[in-house]
Amino acid sequence: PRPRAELAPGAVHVPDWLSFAEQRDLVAACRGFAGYRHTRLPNGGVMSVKSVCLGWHWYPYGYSRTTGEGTPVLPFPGWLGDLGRRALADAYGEPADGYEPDIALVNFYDAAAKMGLHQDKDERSLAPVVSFSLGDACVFRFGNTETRGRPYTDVELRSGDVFVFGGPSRLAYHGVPKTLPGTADPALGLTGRLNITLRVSGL
Ligand code: MD3
Ligand code: FE
Repeated sequence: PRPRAELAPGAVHVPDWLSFAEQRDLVAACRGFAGYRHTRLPNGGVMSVKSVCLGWHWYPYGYSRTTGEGTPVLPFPGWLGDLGRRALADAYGEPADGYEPDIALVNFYDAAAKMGLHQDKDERSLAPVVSFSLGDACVFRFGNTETRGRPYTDVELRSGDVFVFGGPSRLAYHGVPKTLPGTADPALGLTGRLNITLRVSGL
């Protein structure tokens, strides 16, 4: 079994936190969200993941109340906040009653998608980020707060894993160098990988 691990202060990996039924229900919920898109970057690049954001619309580098395409921003569901509080409490071993995420960023990775090393600095709050992984496993790269380069640690994230990034780890560089296609449980009915991050906008 893979043990709970604190990679750095505030960065806690809880393997297999979601039950299979919870994973299946989350996959179904994510399937129902309309508006997945490849985000266009200011430098002209396009992200290989497809994303949809609930509660607020994420764009590089900020959050808005509108998508810019006339499509509504989907509401942040109360049940997702509850799940995030439970995950945070289990990861940190203390109550998370005051944790009120208002953003869920859902990323879909096909077999070729990846995410370069970056910091998440678009939120005005430095409250923890809670991440749920579903479907194919991936190599997750967790770096340092100083530079985009080494030192970093590679961790495999699998379906059902929770990862919390708070405290000094909230501004650490991180990314997904690759997914591991074909590793998802076929019973999940998901080809590819989904990641949900819960965040506090501070807006
Ligand atoms: C560490 N997503 O959407 S989740 C992102 O798997 C993002 O889709 C990756 O990085 C994914 O911005 C990684 C894990 C994660 C999320 C937020 C973090 C790690 C983090 C914020 C600070 C430090
Ligand atoms: Fe990120």
